[in-house]
Amino acid sequence: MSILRNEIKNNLTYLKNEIEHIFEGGRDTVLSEVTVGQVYGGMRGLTALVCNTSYVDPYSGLHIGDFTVEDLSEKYPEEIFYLLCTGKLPESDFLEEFRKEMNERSGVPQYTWDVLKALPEDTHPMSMLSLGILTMEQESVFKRNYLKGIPKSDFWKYTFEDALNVIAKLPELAAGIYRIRFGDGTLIKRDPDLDWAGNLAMMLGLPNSGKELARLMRLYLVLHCDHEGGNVSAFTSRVVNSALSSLYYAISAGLNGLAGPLHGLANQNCLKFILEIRHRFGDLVSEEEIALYIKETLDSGKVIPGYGHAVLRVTDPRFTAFMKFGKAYCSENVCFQIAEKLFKVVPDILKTYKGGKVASPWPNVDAASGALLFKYGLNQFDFYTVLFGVSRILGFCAQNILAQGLGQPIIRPKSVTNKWVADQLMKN
Ligand code: AMX
Repeated sequence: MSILRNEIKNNLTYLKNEIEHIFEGGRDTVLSEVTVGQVYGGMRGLTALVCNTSYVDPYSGLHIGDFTVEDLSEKYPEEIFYLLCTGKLPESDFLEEFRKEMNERSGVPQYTWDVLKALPEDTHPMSMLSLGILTMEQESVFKRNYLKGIPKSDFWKYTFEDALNVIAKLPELAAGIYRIRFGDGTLIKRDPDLDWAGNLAMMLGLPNSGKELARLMRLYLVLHCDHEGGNVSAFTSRVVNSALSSLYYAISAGLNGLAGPLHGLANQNCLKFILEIRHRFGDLVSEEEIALYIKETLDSGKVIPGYGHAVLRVTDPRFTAFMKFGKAYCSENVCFQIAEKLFKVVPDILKTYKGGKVASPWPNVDAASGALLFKYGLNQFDFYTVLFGVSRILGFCAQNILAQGLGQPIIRPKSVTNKWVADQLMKN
């Protein structure tokens, strides 16, 4: 991985120069002001973080380096990891080098399987993924070397080692969780000739696992990899790592945030929602029946899974990429067709719901992906967030490697009490 390591070093030099330049231009320049509403409202719209791996534009969606989702949807997740860390796409021989590196670093320890197999049968697979990674924390190269004493400027190199070790084990870990939780518990051996996503798809042991599932897995793992720095999981992971807790702790913590229904769990809720519609109205459900179901759902106080976003204000380009895949490979599939009908119906209803309060009535990344996975035999909804997590770990790793390399300090915003806020209002 010397090419990637050197390119990260170059990227860090570039970013450090940029920061120096920015500081020369005015360290005290005000970038964002905070209102009382924002302090009580999840800090939405408050610009208070820097993340150089990716950027989400409200109107054009995710950008990684200079690339949009449309530019990247045919790439491999391994290439996206390189891009997240370096700002550039790799040369063509990188995939082969990365495959070899992953083979050398693969192998989930037996004690991890022992812990996962000892859990109650109804443990959520996200808990298993988070815990599986936590069990391996004592293997952290960063932690071992930090205890020996290393210069701050080298922290990122050891964090990078941890990242490669975790990423190499993820396909086996995730597929093993699937087989323990939903199969007979036997683990399928990885194929050293397969790519990262292809191996994960194969090791699940699904009857439908073939080239198309591997292709979908690649797309899935590319599209979920990163979404700038302020989302619950990425921010959590960064905060934890900023205390110099190892990447294992940071990844596990980020995954715990991703497991929530307003974040990664929406993924599984979307397919559940589609299947409920199918169950109630049948395969040939009409748009009118879907509209009725949406209204009933909203009237009962629930949200429509897969719609809305904290930052995006258009249809998520990642949703568009999944729809393109669906049209190419699954246009006859009933669940995919229901996802298409939902797209025709939901935005217009959400636009006027709660007096137009829904900031984005458009679909997000989760609205179609479950229907596609279901088509290929992945019918265990609880597993979907695990796939989201496997992909998002690439982003957690890249964000933490860069932040360490830039010497970013521990994150510690100031909190205040109601009384303090009320006193400020009195003063004004
Ligand atoms: N269905 C119904 N109501 C919705 C809605 C939806 N899909 N999206 C937003 N709203 C409501 C909110 O609940 C909120 O109502 P409240 O003020 O009475 O509580 C109001 O609209 C304003 O919310 P917002 O500013 O538009 O959204 P937000 O930034 O607070 O939340 C999100 C964003 C994604 C949590 C929200 O849109 C949602 O709950 N969507 C459904 C769940 C989902 O798809 N999550 C996946 C997000 C992407 C991901 O991380 N995978």
